[in-house]
Amino acid sequence: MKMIKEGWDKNAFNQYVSDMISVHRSVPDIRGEWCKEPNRYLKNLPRTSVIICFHNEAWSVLLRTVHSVLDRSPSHLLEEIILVDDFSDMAHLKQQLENYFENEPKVRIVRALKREGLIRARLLGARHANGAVLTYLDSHCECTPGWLEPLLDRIARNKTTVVCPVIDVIDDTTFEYHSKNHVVNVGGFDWNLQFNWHAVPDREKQKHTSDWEPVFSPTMAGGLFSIDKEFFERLGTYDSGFDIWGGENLELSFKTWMCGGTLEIVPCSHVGHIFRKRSPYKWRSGVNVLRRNSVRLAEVWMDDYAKYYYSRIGNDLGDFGDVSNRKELREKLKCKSFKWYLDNIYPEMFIPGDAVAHGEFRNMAFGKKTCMDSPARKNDLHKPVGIFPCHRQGGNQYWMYTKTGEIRRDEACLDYSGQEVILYPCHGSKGNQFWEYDPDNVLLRHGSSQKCLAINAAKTKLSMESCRTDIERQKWKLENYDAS
Ligand code: LR7
Ligand code: MN
Repeated sequence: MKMIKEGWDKNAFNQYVSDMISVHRSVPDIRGEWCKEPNRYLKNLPRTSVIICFHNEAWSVLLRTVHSVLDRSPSHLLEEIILVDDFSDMAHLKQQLENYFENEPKVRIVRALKREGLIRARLLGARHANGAVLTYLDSHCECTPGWLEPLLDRIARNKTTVVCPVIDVIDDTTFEYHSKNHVVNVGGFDWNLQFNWHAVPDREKQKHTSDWEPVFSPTMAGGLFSIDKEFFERLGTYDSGFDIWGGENLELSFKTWMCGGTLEIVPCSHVGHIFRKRSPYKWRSGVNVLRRNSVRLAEVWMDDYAKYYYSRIGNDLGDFGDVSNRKELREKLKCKSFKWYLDNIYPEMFIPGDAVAHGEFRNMAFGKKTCMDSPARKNDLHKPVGIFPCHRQGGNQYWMYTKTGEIRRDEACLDYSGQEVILYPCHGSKGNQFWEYDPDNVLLRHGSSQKCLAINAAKTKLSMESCRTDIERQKWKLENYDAS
């Protein structure tokens, strides 16, 4: 019992169960027949270095990652596996690790001399790599049969193609390998600069005759991908000012597209990853690392659209350091604009500037100090929207009122079907998600019920009431309102 708890505490997954499973266990072969047809892949594929960075990874999990690469990659395509130790302090990752791979010529261990964070650890790995292609994996992955050839094939055909496998889920509790039964998603992001998944859009589906063909993806999740080494260097690798975790996946995604490459998900290639509910390791104290990384990214790559991210963080950019050499890099590469990227690569993205209002939605009763408030994360969908003292920091109080009458943040829309006012995935067909703003009386009238959005008299929650122009609790000031 105690060991089970310790395993969870240290790793944020069930290490105890992992330790009982072979580090050579087999995993399902998910490939369709299309993937296995003769001559599907070029004969002369480039060799790859597989780079795996880790900070305090569990022994059995790290070894299973490495063995899954060794066991399921054709030897002639695997230049080496580079394990980059990002200054771990767990004892098993020291001499014991060196000893374990003593007789395995393909595995090399590189050690950071201080805690670098995953981005600079990856750059350290790249400097030691001899393969023509770099393949990055997290330190808790399992590669499935035939995972490598379909990735390398795309790069062999075009060196500016960056490719990601389909990422399957390794259950954090049971360690079961869940193959998604061949459902392919592509990457997107929201204006909080968080990565998210989407179904393959129709415009992309129409280009293909088989579901197994590689599909264009606006962004990558970040951890699992292959890239031609020279192309990675031409793109200026990663911003080495990025610390610990985050932002680098969007940086590489944006500049791949904006600077002449393409980014694809390759359905014939499947790799499992342990998704965790929390981060088990220490970040830096006293700095908001993720915000700092994201501001650096926005400053360099997002042009005027950076402002939409900034309003989500209350326009508090903090000290993000010097980005002048990253801006020079973009100049030198003559990359396209962020507007081009949004118009052509991610047209599904909702642009806050196209909204009628964006920012806080402030109620006029109770001293005009109360705002509509919800984290609006995936788990908050279907839950009532709250109220909270206005804080002017964006975040949970940032809303948009769209030309089509939605009140939304990212993919969540304010929805009323007779019970509570909740958030629901935006469906775009008005009905329960249609709100009409009356700028003179500052009322928000709901389409299907004709009631008005209010804060209840007890000031505990949102409520829906018969519309009246003499009740302050029904009145809302929408920030940046512009009906023109
Ligand atoms: O300081 C650190 N040093 C490290 O070497 C912190 C982390 N790491 C290592 C760590 O051991 C692991 O191997 O870096 C890797 C990623 O860290 P995780 O596994 O804690 O994070 P994650 O799986 O949530 O990370 C996702 O987002 C990150 C943003 O910076 C990276 O891009 C990760 O590679 C990425 N993981 C994936 O894309 C796998 C699929 C997840 C999804 C969606
Ligand atoms: Mn991970």
